[in-house]
Amino acid sequence: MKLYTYFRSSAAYRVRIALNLKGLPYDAVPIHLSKDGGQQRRPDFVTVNPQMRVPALALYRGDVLTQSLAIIEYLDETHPKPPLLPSDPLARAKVRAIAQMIACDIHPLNNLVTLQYLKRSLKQEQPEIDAWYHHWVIEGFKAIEAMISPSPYTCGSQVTLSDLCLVPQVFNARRLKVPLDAFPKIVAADAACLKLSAFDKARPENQPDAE
Ligand SMILES: N[C@@H](CCC(=O)N[C@@H](CS)C(=O)NCC(=O)O)C(=O)O
Repeated sequence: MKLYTYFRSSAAYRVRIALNLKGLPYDAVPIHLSKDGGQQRRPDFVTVNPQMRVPALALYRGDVLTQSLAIIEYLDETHPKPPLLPSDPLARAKVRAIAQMIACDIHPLNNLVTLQYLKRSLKQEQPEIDAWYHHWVIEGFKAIEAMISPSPYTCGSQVTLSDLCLVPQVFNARRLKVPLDAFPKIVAADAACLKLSAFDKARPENQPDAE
């Protein structure tokens, strides 16, 4: 399999963790999101993913999957061990809720393309853009903090999809200097996950394209 990835992309980071947890080897194809005006806009990548985003996962037979949550659920269904979603429907809905709070509600508001639109099209200055970023992470994290009881992972004693979304979002928050003191449960779940080699190997700084 080939994973189109960028070391700092939190959506690609989620998929890297899933591939590592499942023990699935892959070739990383780095797509630099800012170099050359953004390599995601190169015609050869647009044919891979018309949405011009990473991650994209090219499967053995040539099919290409996009959207990190869809990719992770595909990997979970085709390689069920270890499971990334609980078998109980109620527990599964709770895991998906945390994952979607991050992937659907927080991340799109602080994605590179969104921040670039604020800067280039809406002519916002960097302090306003930083305030926007902090605001949406803090709002999202407040709700997640209230909803989780790490033991030690976000939704219990097994790593689940919600952890795969949380750890990259915490990495992003730290990189953009969002204070995390008000979120001890989030910080604890992140620390528990990062002790696992599958998470450690997926860290941005451990990628071949890390800068
Ligand atoms: N919802 C998508 C988000 C994918 C996404 O937006 N990826 C970002 C990097 S984290 C990207 O490629 N951005 C391209 C850009 O900003 O131009 C997913 O979960 O895969």
